Amino acid sequence: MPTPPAPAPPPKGPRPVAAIIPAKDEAERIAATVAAVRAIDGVALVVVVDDGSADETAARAHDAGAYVVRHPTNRGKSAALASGVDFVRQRERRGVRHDYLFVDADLEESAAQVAVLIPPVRDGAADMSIAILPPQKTAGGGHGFVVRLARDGIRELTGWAPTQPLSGMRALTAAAYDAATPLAPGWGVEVGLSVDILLAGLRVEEVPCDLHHRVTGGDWRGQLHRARQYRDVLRALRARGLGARTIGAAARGRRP
Ligand SMILES: Nc1nc2c(ncn2[C@@H]2O[C@H](COP(=O)(O)OP(=O)(O)O)[C@@H](O)[C@H]2O)c(=O)[nH]1
Ligand SMILES: [Mg+2]
Repeated sequence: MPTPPAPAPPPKGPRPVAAIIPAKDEAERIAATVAAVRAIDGVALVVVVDDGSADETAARAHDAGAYVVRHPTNRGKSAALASGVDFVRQRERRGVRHDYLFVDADLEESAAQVAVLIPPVRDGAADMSIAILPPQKTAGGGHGFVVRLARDGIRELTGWAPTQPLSGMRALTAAAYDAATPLAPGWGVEVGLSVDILLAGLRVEEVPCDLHHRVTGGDWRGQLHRARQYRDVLRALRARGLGARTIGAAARGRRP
């Protein structure tokens, strides 16, 4: 009997990194963000998930060298990240697994700085690294409320109090991603990732990162964004078992 061919050996060297950029109506910023991320050492591919944009986001992302996955209608940030990961996995050949780098679309040139998130995960010091941003040039409108709820909720569930619980820039292994699936819906995705990955016994690390993004303001759009964020963060925390006591205390601005 002929011997079957030996399976291909796993590739040598560090795992390749797949960058995934969720984007909604980011035509003005996406090309600069894609270019900055493509230039990062270790990034093998960049996937932009265009979540029902009404502008030229998809075309600009494609022209800048990204793979583009399109949602015909808006499905939210969490679904966009999941679509990006699915796309990467479909392209993986046997033996190759990517690490993921989640990057917001509105960082432009400063997105190059997310490079610092890769080494901790690549070298095994952490299963997920999260960027901590410096104070932004324009102050945000009423962000503190949602941040406090997210931080207190994560601390209550895991014992760890993140500095910036809603930061979207993260590097993580495929195993860490799997520990957090199905992802918490909508804007709850970051909180869900942190809680699920920690409760799976994996390690999470915050890394200072010199990033600059468009800060959501205090106008009605900003208020709407905050309200949706609050709703989704609350859902993610409740779905993971957070009790009414912590939720009430966070809403009043106090520690439980
Ligand atoms: N998939 C998806 N991404 C979105 C949506 N709205 C905003 N984003 C992206 O999510 C990231 C963070 O959004 P942003 O408005 O900057 O929120 P902020 O940083 O919390 O103020 C950016 O990359 C946006 O393009 C949406 O409805 N769906
Ligand atoms: Mg932003």
